[in-house]
Amino acid sequence: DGHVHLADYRAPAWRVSLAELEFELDPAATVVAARLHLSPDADQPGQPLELDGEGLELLSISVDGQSLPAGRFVYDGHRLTVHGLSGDCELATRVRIHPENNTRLEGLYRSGSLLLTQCEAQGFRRITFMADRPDVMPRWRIVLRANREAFPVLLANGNPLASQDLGDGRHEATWENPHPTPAYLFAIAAGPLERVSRQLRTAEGRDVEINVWAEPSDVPRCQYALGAVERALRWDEKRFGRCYDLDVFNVVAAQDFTMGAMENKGLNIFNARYILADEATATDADFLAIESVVAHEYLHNWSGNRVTLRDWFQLSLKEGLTVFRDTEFSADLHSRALKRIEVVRLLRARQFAEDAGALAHPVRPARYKEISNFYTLTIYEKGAEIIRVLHTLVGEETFRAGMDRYFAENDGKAATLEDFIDAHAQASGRDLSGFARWYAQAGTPTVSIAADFDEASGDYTLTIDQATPPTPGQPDKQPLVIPLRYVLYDAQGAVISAAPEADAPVRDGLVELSQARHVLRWRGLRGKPLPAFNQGFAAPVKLQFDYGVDELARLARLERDAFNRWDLIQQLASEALLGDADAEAATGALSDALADLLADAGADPAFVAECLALPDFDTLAEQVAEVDVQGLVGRREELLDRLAEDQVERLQSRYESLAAAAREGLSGQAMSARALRNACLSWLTRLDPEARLARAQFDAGGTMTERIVALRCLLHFRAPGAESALAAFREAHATDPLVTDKWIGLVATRPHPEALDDVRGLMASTWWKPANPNRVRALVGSLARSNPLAFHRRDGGGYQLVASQVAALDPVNPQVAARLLGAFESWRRWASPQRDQAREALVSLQGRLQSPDGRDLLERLLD
Ligand code: DPP
Ligand code: ZN
Repeated sequence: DGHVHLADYRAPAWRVSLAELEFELDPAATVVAARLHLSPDADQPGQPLELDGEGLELLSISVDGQSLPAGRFVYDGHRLTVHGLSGDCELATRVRIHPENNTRLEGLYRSGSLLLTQCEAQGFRRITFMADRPDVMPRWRIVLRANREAFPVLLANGNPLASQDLGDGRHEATWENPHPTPAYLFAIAAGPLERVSRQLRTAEGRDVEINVWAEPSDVPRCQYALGAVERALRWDEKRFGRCYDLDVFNVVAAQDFTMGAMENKGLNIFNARYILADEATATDADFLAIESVVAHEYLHNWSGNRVTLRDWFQLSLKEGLTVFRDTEFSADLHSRALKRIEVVRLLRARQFAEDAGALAHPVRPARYKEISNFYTLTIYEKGAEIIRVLHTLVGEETFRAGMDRYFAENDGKAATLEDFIDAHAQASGRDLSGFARWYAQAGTPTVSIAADFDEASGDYTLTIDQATPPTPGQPDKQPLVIPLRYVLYDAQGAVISAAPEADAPVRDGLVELSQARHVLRWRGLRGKPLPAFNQGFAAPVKLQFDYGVDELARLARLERDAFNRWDLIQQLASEALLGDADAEAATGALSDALADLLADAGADPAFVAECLALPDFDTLAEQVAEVDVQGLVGRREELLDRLAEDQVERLQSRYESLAAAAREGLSGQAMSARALRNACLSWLTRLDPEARLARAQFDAGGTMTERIVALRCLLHFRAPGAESALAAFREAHATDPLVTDKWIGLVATRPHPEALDDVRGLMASTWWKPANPNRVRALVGSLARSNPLAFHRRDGGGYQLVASQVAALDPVNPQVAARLLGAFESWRRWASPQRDQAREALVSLQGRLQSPDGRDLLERLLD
């Protein structure tokens, strides 16, 4: 049926112990000579050798030095089959490829003056023949030859071995990667790169050179990323006991890159947006994102590279685990509560929708058609939440013991989720078979809690039900193991410490749910308590408890857990926006809570800013059965206007009082001050049609963090002078593609249906670069994902524009095109006329998409 099935896994019939590659690099035509040292699997003798190779021009093929006669092999453009091999042998091939024509940016491609690779998941087969599967892990020796002037720097995986001038204008560099490494982690980079560099010694005593490379004019903006590499390296030594294992760690920034970044062994290649930064061109959020992506890729060196995947069904084994590790890194270095808020916002706005929509899939899918379509929020973010569930169940110390065991038992191997779970089961002495269900079942579980208080006896009962909704292909769900935290407050606001009687394990304010229903009972309480749940969002569930508005407001003051205080304010906002009878009461309570926060000089300003940021459109849409787009956006805008009016004096005073702190560079305090000032500015601009404050902040120069938010205020509230500010900004950064993406994103997200016309206008301009993934995301991605009024425009024009771009980009870069289609994942829940228009736009794509990526998504969307 066109699917690859997990159940069909078979070990490779041939192993590759060593891969020796020689590249004659040239953008127009590169010749790759490969020598693969092969051994048959003892359990599967006599099998033909099958290698992947996508669209390669085969120049020669030989075995053990003997050219192969035509009858011994078949190459059909996708797969090379060689017959009659037995025992250990060496297969040598030469192929020609064309980097310059490679717009998919998979395999070897050109970006500006650089030649680069991207091999995950299945790009290596576009470079040369290989068993392109993660459980084939040769050691590597790589020789690069190229014109010295055009390609002065030649990088590959592993350690540099030798380099020499070839006398004819060319030079050569030899690299060696001594660690068993699958082909998806292969990389080379060549071109006029320059670097920033740092020497350090690992905790094991190895001297390592860290380099961050970029095109010469970008090198000054690599310093921050270099520091981030060192911080990540030190953190992994300390928190997980993992040291770096090569003599060099190279990072390269590229302007044309489909993904965010790639953890190739010893040679990470990055989308430039996750490397390049200074205060004039990058926002505080950019700096934090750079640090966390740099850490993510570095941390893969153990969770992904040293221990890799048996097959692509295990993708979350490296991605979920590494997201967990990078979020812990950020939480340890900065504010744990703010990091948790950031992660949960993303989860609720996007992953919950994915898990409830047409593209829902388990964290470990049982089948796929196109693996590129599974680099999803579910694999990454929900995968990380599941690791967090495990961490909460066993505690930090036992978790660390389980990780040590996992790394020790699987080092140099291609592992499965079973191997991971098994290591933790051994270390904790727990049966984790119930926990493992998290990987198999799609859908966000709901935990509904009902309370009953008996005035006479003082008995308080919580009845806790869990349910996971049906998802495509999975009508029935089993209960999951959910660690639910809870706190009871008494009438004075003190925590009730008595443990309940329970039909589930309970300890320290945490109950382990594993059945469809559990009951907790406290005996003889003096009065009706007020409960709070899921502190720190320890379980990725939708929690339902029927709070009154007064109770939410009271809890928002009482809760010790900062994440939950924020969450309760979010709940008040949801109630104000979606509640029926109590919407007005919720609005009043929300306004009071925000007033207190704004007046609290002791509160972290960045935390206050998070509380001012009400649930976004996607998060709200996730909470209603049928999405009335214009109604929802309209109500949200009204609420914001009303709240801004209530708070105007406090907003002004915080804006002014934080001005000095906001000038203190990249310190946490300065970032925090800028966050709240920007939140205040956005609210204040609602009340001032002249947008004087925004204009002043824009004109004052300052950091990109300040300028970009001021510009957004001017553009999004259509202030006088917005166009001239935009023109000034555009000209000032005309040669910087990353900053250009920023203003393009602002134009594409102007909250008005007419933004669609601006997007069309930009597509007809020289700013439109459809071959550059960042530019496509800035213009079309922002429209589809972050501009509900324009994307869901009543005339269906938004859907048509996105669909036509999907069709146009499908042959250029199928992964980028398919990503845009994801914006339709919830279309069945959109109210008419949008639902019908969306269906029409999707149906219009049938038969027009050639890539497996696009066809697979379209089929699932319309299924
Ligand atoms: N493996 C890459 C990552 O770090 C894929 N983009 O997530
Ligand atoms: Zn990753």
